[in-house]
Amino acid sequence: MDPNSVKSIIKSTVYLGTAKPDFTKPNYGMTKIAGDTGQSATISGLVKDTTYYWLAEYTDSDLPGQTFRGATWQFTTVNPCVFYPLVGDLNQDCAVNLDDLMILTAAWMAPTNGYLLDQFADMAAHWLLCMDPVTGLPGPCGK
Ligand SMILES: [Ca+2]
Repeated sequence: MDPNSVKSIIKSTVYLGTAKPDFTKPNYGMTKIAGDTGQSATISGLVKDTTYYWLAEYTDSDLPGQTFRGATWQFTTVNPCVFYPLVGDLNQDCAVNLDDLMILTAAWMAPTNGYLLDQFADMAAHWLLCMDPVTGLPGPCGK
């Protein structure tokens, strides 16, 4: 509803994409994720470590045939494995496995940035744990 006119109806459409909008393309080259008169949109399937661009366009029943476009906004999803890594997940891929053990053994007791027995014990205690990239919770790998 338009706060300036109780009779007019404002409708909005929200577009989302991983590239900046291309104003020469239909839907700006983006995906239409919400439309009509709702005041929120739920987005699923976002990919970690990815920048998304979004914009909204509006129509006003008092101004038929006209579309108004808002500014382009952006946000970047985080990689939970980097921000909240599992203990022992040395390559930050959300799993404590052989790849991490290879990294640890390659730098075993190195004078700088080397790994010692306590890091090996931490890794062993978290062996084959994986982080769910959506919930950020650890659990057995493969589930
Ligand atoms: Ca890992």
